[in-house]
Amino acid sequence: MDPALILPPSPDRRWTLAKQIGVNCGVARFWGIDDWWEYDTLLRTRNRFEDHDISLRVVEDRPPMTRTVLGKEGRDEEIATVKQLLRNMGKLGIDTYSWVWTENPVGVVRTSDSIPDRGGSRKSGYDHAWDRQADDHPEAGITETELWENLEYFLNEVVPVAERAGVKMALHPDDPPLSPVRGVPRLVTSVEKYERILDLHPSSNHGVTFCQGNFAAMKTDIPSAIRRLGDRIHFVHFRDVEGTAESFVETWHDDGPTDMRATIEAYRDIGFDGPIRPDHVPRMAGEKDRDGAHAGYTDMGRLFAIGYMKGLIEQTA
Ligand SMILES: [Mn+2]
Repeated sequence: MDPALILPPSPDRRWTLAKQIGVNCGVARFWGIDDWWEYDTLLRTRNRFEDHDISLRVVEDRPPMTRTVLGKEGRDEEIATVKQLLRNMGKLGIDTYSWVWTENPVGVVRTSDSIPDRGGSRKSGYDHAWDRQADDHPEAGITETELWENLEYFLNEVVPVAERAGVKMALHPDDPPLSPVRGVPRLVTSVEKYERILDLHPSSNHGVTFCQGNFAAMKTDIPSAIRRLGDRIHFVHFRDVEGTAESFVETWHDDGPTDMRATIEAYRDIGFDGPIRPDHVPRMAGEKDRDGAHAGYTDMGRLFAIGYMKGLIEQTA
């Protein structure tokens, strides 16, 4: 397992902190950069990481795919961009593509970003009762059947390209794993749904981003879910939540209901050797969220999470 951090595409304090705590694996998100899937942009980003002794292994961002998800006119142009991204990643040796399906167009939903926890730290959470009274999304009319058809169409187009490029696609759950959200059905919400999605196009290049917090919210037994999905897991988000998909808080890594050591043991059992990164963390003293819509990416909690993860990885070796 390769401890990793999500990092911006250009160096800042976060790159330095990563190196200082011994993290050499980068996960890129391209905040504010247009057409980042093009060869030249990806190439310079990959080499910038390399020049700072960080290997860029994961792209965790997605070109626009709203028409693809909704099955609308123009989806083939969107899909062509995803294929271009996969081919470019293959040429540059960036081996893992973490993506979402029905989570868009609605996006990650949290209803609180400052729930008090120990020592005045602040964590995020979700309560479906609040979200239920929000207005429906403009695309609320789409049915689950249509979404399944559109997903199958997309996979049949892109998975062969990922195979030829040697890139592992890793589908992230819909967060929270509930359906519908704002009137839009969501597909990636349980282990059973994952199995159905993986069976739509059986290929080792079509796998899973195992975001533990979502599986905790699904109320599934996490070590057995890891063993069930097995070698189709290509990337891990290490986090925990307390509660259910309808109502949860995102806990400290050492303070949630999941036996985190047992999850690391399960990754070892399946032979998982890929990148594992901490996901959402509580906000600590003196920290401000970078962006209210993405609570959970502050620095200090991530340092704590990496230390905790590294301890477990060492202990279970
Ligand atoms: Mn995640």
